[in-house]
Amino acid sequence: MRYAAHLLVVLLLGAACGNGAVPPDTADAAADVASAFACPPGTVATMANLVPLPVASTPDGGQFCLPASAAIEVNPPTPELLAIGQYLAAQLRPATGFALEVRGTATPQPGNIHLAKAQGKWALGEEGYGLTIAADGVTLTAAQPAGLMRGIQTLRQLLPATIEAGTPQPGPWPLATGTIHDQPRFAWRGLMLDVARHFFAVADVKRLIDAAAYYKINRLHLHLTDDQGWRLVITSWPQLSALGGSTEVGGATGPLFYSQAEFADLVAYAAARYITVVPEIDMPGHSNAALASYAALNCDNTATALYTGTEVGFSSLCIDATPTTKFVGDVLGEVSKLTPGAWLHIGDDEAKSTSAADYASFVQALQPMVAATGKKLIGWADIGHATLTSGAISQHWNPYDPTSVQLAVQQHAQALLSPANRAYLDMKYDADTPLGQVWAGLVDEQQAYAWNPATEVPGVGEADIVGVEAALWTETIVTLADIEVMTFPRLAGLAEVGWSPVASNDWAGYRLRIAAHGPRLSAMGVGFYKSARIPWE
Ligand code: IFG
Repeated sequence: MRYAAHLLVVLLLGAACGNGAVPPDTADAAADVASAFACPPGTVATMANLVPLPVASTPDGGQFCLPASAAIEVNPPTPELLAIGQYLAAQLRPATGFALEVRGTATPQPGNIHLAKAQGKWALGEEGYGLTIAADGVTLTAAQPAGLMRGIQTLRQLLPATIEAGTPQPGPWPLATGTIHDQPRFAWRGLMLDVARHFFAVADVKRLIDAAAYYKINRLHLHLTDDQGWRLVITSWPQLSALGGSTEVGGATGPLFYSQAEFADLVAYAAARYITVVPEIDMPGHSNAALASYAALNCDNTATALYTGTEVGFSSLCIDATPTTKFVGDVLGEVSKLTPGAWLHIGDDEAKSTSAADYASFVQALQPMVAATGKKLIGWADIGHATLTSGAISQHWNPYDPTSVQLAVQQHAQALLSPANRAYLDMKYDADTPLGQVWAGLVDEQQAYAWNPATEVPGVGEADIVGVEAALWTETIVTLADIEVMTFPRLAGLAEVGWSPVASNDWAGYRLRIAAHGPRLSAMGVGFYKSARIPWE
């Protein structure tokens, strides 16, 4: 009751000044302010269905109904915070039909949503936030803009599911009053999309970004190159996209790549949601698209044929060849300039056609080249078999190979956990799931949720782990609908594994919370897999 409290101070000051002139109806005024935003009898509002589960949420039994007059107040009104206010308004305007003016306001006014940068001591880190829902308004506070963005997702989830509709819906728009304090367990909650096996246009990737942001995902790893396709224009090596980006698995043809402007658009779209894009150039294996584009990259100086199948491990850049070194330097140079994020992913997985010695020398040579771009190196866990400079991230993926990430962590690299038997979204949910693969076993919603990264790999503990990342490989995934049915709801479970306290990881409770998200995802127009394991509402 922020405003009521303010009124109370006035009242007490008035009494203290002994002027006695306390208007008899002042106390009622506070009640009147709150009742101005009361909800109709029978309105239901709850904090019970948040995913990821916050660190602490304390409802106090009351309700606040967002009025049509509500404004989104921002303090301080910097361009960055005003943009976040506009993002929130854009989420709430379509379904409510409210104007939701965004304006700089220092002191919260009744009936509004107030976004504020925390002043002074802050204990909730980069992405933490405090959310107070009072009977007369909402206050969301964070030390960093990213924290406001994460808190906005929570605020969306506190409103009825129909808030996510793209067209006007009948109200009211109730919020359960109380407080939420929240911050992530791990700094990295990622989603990888393989756009090499099958290419996905900018519009599709943006819709995936929107849905991932809803679950506080903060990294988008784009697997841009592989045997079947090179998906980003490199101006100094134009054939990489012109030829290497002209086909995909299954043989479809076309300009199946991002121009540098389109890539920059995706990077900016993700950044506006405080999601960092991590581009992957997979080398020395998974490189047939490059080898088909430039003969000089092949040891026999003969370009390979384009490949539209789904085998792995048959390709390798010609290690130590002069053109290869120039190729790597030019590509890393251009990609790093397009990437405001701190990381370049250099792949390095399944280099089955590269000798162990060549592999080690290639990774060795790669590291200073990545460092020269000012970026930090991230690679699939296989890089653990080379000598790593500090600060590298090793992405664990093969549950049958714990050794690679253990070797990396022993060299003081950090670990990003994507165990395929938990986090590979191309694994089938059930034997009869039409799409996907089974090499790491079936991964249903519980398998993707009920695990603790800190105990997943012996010798890789909490302090070694930057976070978790779900990976959607697209050998069998062709459309956005295919992406969505394999990604949701499992991404929400993985997002909770990366965000919420380990003590709150409880399948019995989670399955009820995510069940309430069925109407939310439907209102967003996002497809999801409906199994009997979850009592979908
Ligand atoms: N492993 C390959 C991917 C993809 C995947 C499909 C990694 C790091 C199997 N490498 O996962 O290219 O084919 O599940």
